[in-house]
Amino acid sequence: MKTAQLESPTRTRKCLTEEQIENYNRDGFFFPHRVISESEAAEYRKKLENYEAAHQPIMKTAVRNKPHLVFTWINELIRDSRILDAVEDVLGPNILAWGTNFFIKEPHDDAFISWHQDSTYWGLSHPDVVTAWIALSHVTPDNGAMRMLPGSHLLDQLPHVDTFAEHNLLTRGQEVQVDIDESKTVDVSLEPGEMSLHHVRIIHGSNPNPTDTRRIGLAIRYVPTYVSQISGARDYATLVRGEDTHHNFQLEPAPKVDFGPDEMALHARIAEESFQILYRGTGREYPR
Ligand SMILES: O=C(O)CCC(=O)C(=O)O
Repeated sequence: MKTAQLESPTRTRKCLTEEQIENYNRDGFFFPHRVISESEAAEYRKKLENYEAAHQPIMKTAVRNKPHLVFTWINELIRDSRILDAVEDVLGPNILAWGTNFFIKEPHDDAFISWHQDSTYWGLSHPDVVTAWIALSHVTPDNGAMRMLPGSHLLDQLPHVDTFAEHNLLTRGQEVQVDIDESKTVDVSLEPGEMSLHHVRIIHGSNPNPTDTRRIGLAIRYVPTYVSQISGARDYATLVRGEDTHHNFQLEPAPKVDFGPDEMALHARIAEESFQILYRGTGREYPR
C-alpha cells in the first residue's frame, strides 16, 4: 500500500506551516516543535521520577507501555492541543492515540534501538500513523538521540530479522534488512518540552547513552480513526480529537486516579492483548 502524502493542502492548518508539512512528507519526520514549556516538561519529569522513586524504574515495569491508561498526567498529555494541532495537520481531524511508550536511557546505559520501521509488527491497516516523541530531558546525539534515514518512509514495508538482543529496547530486537548509510542519517536533538513527529515507515534507531545524563522520551502513536487492526486480535485506542465513526478499536477510558485498581486491571488486560499482536508468530507467552 502506498504511504500517504497526508492531508489536502486546501484544508486549514492548525499550526504547522506548508513548509513544515512538506518537510514531513519529503523526509518522513519533522523536528523540533515545542509543545510544552521547559518548566512543564520538568514538572512531568518530576511526576515520573516520583513514581519511580516509590516503585521502580518505569522501563522495568509493564506500564512502560500504554502508561496513559494508568497515569492521569500522561492521559492529559496525549490530549494536549499543542501536540494534537500538529498531529491534526498531518493526519486530519479525527484522531486516536493508539499507543504510548517510554523510551528512557539511563546514564551509562547499554540500551539501544536497532534500525527498524515501526510498522513491521503493529498489524495496522494503513501506514498513516504518526509518532509524537516528546522529550522530557535534553536529548542529544551524545546521550542516544533518535537517528532517522530521510525519505525511507517512502519505501514499502521492508523485511526485518528478530534478534531479541539483550539491550535492544524493541519488543523483538527487530532489525531492518538493508544496509544503512550512516552518513545520510539525521540526529533528532531535542530540548525538554520539544517533540519530533515521525512516520510509521521511517527507518530509525538510536545508540546507547554513555553520558552522565538521563535521556527521557515519551512516544505517542496517533492514527486517524479509519485505521484498523488487521492481525485478527482485538485492539484498543483512546479517542483524543474529533469523532470516531469507524469503531475499529475498543475505546479506552481515561484513568480517574493514578494506579487505581480498575486502572491497573484495564492496563493488564490491554497489555496482554497487545502482546498477542506484537509477538505473534514467535511462540512467546505473555509473562505472568
Ligand atoms: O527512543 C528511541 O530511541 C527510539 C524510539 C522509537 O523507535 C520510536 O519511538 O518509534
